[in-house]
Amino acid sequence: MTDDFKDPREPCHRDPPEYVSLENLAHHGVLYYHIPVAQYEVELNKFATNNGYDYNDKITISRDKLPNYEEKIKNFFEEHLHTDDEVRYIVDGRGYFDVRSKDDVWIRILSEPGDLLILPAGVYHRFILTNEDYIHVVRLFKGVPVWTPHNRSEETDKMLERQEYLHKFIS
Ligand code: KMT
Ligand code: NI
Repeated sequence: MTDDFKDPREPCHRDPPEYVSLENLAHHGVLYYHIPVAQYEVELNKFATNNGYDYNDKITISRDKLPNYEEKIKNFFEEHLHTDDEVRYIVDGRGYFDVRSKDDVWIRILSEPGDLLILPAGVYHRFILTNEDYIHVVRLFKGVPVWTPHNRSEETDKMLERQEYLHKFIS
């Protein structure tokens, strides 16, 4: 995506647009699958069981549905990492997950119904809704969920999960 954007809820393509393959994303540890929304539960459960994601819940992000909307939206769009994988299945609506590439540029991932996105622990990323202002997602987690974002800083660069991420995928 371009860094030179006016409205981050727009696609924010480069000029001319550049596209990133799923293979390239996988080299960053970012996995992207598709499970058709019609009767997705069985397939998503299989994925969860096979990969050890034993917790799930659903969250709707929109001005009407999310308590503390303004603050949460602002926090989602700050560059951050988590100490665990961020796993989201999009049931309805749309959003952009931006992830930092090996070269430290933003790769924008439009996430739409049926998309299953796995961002590994330690990857820098951010999230924003589109101008539709609505997404409904399933969140998957291993164990007791911790959603804490750690905003990028010299401290987060030194975190164990960041170092492990770099070791596994980048170096
Ligand atoms: C996060 O931590 O980046 C999020 O949970 C984003 C919102 S889930 C669509
Ligand atoms: Ni996050």
